[in-house]
Amino acid sequence: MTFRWYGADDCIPLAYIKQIPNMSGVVTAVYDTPVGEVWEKEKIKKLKSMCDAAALEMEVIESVPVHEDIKSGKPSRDRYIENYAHTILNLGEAGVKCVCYNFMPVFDWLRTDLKKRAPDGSTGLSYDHAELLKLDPKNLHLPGWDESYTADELYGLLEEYKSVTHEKLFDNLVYFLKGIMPACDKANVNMAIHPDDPPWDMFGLPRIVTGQESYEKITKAVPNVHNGFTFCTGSLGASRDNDLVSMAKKYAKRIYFAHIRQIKFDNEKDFTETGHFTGAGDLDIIGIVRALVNGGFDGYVRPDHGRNIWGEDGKPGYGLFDRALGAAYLNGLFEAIQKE
Ligand code: DNO
Repeated sequence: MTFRWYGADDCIPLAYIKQIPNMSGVVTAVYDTPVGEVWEKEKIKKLKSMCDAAALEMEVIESVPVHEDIKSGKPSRDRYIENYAHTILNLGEAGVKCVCYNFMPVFDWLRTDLKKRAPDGSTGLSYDHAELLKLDPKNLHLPGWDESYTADELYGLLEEYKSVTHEKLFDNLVYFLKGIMPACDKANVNMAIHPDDPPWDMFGLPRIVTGQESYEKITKAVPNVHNGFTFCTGSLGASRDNDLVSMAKKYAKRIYFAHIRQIKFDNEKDFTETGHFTGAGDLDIIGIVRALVNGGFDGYVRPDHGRNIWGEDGKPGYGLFDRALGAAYLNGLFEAIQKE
């Protein structure tokens, strides 16, 4: 059981995280190295020593961001892939076992409201497709993204991606994975690709990690055991086409990292994030955990986005209280199902 922690600038102290029952480690990252450059050993060491001092493991990194030139397949990608491999070696040396990353062009996760108020007074993230279409992609930034581009850069990127089809993007992912697998073999680090959130194309940009079919394609193209998944229930679950219980069962052993959270559909496509409890939303959280356990899942778990509750005004999705409740709930599910 792990907890996402945004490094020294996170207002949640490691000591609080440690107090959550059964919490074995944090999921974190080096945040002050530009995307595409090598994470220096010294910086990784410093981060790890903070975790060590709090008696928390640092075995999962989320994320090592992938440079846009790799995603769009520019000639400069080889240099960035080499850097990425170098970072993997440095991380492996520091005891990291799993690297979470995504392959979404330009934008990471998208929501239209970061503080939607529920009748009980809590606030959570929500997605409204009609509202999203009104947003200007050239002027968009959400908290927690690894990249933040200026309007000009965004414009340039959106232009560049006009020629990148789904097939091209997929080939570029395969090229990237093949390029870094030798480093993963050497360092014994598992790559865990995060699904696109939400799992459909955005602003004309292709998205390719959207469900079961993508999982099949990705494992088939790069069967190396170090090529695996971050199973994010809230991201995959936003598409009604995805049967999460069956995916969890089928890929349990390839899922190296599970992000578990609940969503409630507001209509066919729009959704609001709720507390983790199965009954609080539309995803079969207990069924998913059961499928993971019975399928032989042996990876890291973290409670994903929480609401802001009890007067907390935390980073949207990443406050302390509701994620701690989520961890406690997930602990209960795992413990009960493992003992069954
Ligand atoms: C959002 C997160 C994502 C995730 C990246 C992984 O809360 O799940 O930002 O960290 O997509 O690279």
